Amino acid sequence: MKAKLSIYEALVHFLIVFAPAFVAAARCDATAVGDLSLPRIAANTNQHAAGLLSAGELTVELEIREGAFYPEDESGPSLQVFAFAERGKQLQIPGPMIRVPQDTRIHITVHNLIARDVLIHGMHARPGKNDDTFEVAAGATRDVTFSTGAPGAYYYWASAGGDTLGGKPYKEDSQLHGAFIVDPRGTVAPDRVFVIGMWRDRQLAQESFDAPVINGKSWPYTERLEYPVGSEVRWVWLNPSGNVHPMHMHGSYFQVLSVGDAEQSDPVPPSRVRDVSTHFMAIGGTMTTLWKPGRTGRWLFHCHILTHVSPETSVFHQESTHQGELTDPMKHMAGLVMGITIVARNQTPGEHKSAKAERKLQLVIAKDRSSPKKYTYSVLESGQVPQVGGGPGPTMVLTRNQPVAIHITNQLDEATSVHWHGIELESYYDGVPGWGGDGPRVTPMIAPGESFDALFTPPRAGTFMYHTHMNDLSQLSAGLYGPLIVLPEGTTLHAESDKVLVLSRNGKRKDGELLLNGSTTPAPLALYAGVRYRLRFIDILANNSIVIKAVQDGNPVEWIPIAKDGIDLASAQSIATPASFTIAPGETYDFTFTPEKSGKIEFTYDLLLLDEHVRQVAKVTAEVQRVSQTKAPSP
Ligand SMILES: [Cu+2]
Repeated sequence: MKAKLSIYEALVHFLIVFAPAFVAAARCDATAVGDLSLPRIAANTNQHAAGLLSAGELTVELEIREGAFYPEDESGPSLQVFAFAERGKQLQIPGPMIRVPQDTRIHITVHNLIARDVLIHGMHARPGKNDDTFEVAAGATRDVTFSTGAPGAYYYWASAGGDTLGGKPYKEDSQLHGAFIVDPRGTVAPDRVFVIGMWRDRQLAQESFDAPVINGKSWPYTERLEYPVGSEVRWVWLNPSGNVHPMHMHGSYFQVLSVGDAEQSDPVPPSRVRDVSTHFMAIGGTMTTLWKPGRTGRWLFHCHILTHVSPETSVFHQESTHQGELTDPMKHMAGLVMGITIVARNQTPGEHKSAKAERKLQLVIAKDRSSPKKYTYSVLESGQVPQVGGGPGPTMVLTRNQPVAIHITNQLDEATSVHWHGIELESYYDGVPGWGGDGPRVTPMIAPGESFDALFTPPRAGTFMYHTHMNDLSQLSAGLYGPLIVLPEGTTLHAESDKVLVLSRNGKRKDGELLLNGSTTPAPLALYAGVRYRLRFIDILANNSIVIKAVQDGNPVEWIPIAKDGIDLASAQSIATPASFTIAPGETYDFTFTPEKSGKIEFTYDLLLLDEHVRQVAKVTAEVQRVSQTKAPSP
């Protein structure tokens, strides 16, 4: 660990150019590798289209130069990278946005002013091909002319020979990308464009320290957005990075209207549009979203991969981040986080109509007696005694439309908070300390020894989760997460036919195992042929997505998807499908599954991109009597 730190420190000295205001000693170190007169790169909010549009033709002149990238404060630390600029103007991250109406003829000139050859992707008609590229040699100028092709959300990008991950540069040439938006004919609804960038210091995700940015900035320096309640909020998200990003909305659902990548943009057919609270963006992926915020308050939209939102894995803060800094409510997160304020249309703060709680629960947060580095949740009705053990928190079962008051007590030595992931509730109770709330009322941290009452009324039945939303990388991986099931009124959870399957990791990054319901070797399931089961999958791993399959006699079984992120799918989307899908951190998926025949079904849980696996065997018994006796769960 010591050796790693010193190597790391050396690397930081090598790569980070401190702002001129820093002390002379730091300047000396920095000047050893970089030129302090490097031009400052501006964060680009993608609100202005580059170039000159005239008579159906866009002319853009771009330059590639080297500069200093400031993902945090403008007087904070910087990284030496290559970036795009419009000719003669300030460098920008992301690069200048090319945005034109469909059928525009585009003429782009690229001046390469760095000492490396650059390979340009995506400057051509859409749909296009990833290998349709052109090179601009060091010092050279090239130009291309093309028509837009199909409308959609795309991006252009370039590499300058730096190291790559998932085919995308991740270091000095990681920020060579920009939005390329082709608007359809006719009236275009106003939208905003966000580009996710990822600078990292090494390839291996489990070891890397990163600078994840949205439009060139990392939380809390990302742009603050504000919309009136009931707005139709349209966003374009572009991910030119070599990482996946499951993007999670707090407190409400959004829709994904199109998906694609740099080269294509595919509208989702209306019959297949779903409401989601988390959407998995693949490496290089894009999405356009529609969100109709129904509640005032301050909300977050963020990546659910903890190394993309944690100060400890930020290249500027690292693992050595002091506890003191982590209790700053605006600094317990970093990276890919957007803060959105939803305001009342009449400018008065939203009303707090907290219904009288019909049900009272206690949530006790404590150190695990068997391992003080592990934390644990206990959920108690009145009069119960906490059981303190490892693994996921107990399944919290609530009832739809029943107001609940959850009295949270923090017995840890550090502050914490609890987020009710997927639940539509008031922002103040959403569990984001220092940010959540409405008007002057701000969600507090729950300090050691203190408590907080979370009040809400879950409006829909489904599969959700609860977890810490403070110092996530250490607290969540220490065990502060659990399944949250909301049932229809008048029903109870039948454990024999309703299976809650929680995927998590017993550690922060590479220091723990993949767990299913808290175990690396989960006990076999006993199922009965002909019985309808409800399977509720929850991914709350710190960082990883998982491919889930269920196979019998060499073939995937069929099941019926019925819900995603706790909201029921439209009946047209609930159709039998082979049992194979990818689940990302922050997502929940529900299926109904009726084993057809006796035998062995193998459930496999394989980590995406990494060689880690959990298996669970289900023994299916044909038991006719049992079938008639078992009450099937309602979907
Ligand atoms: Cu991410």
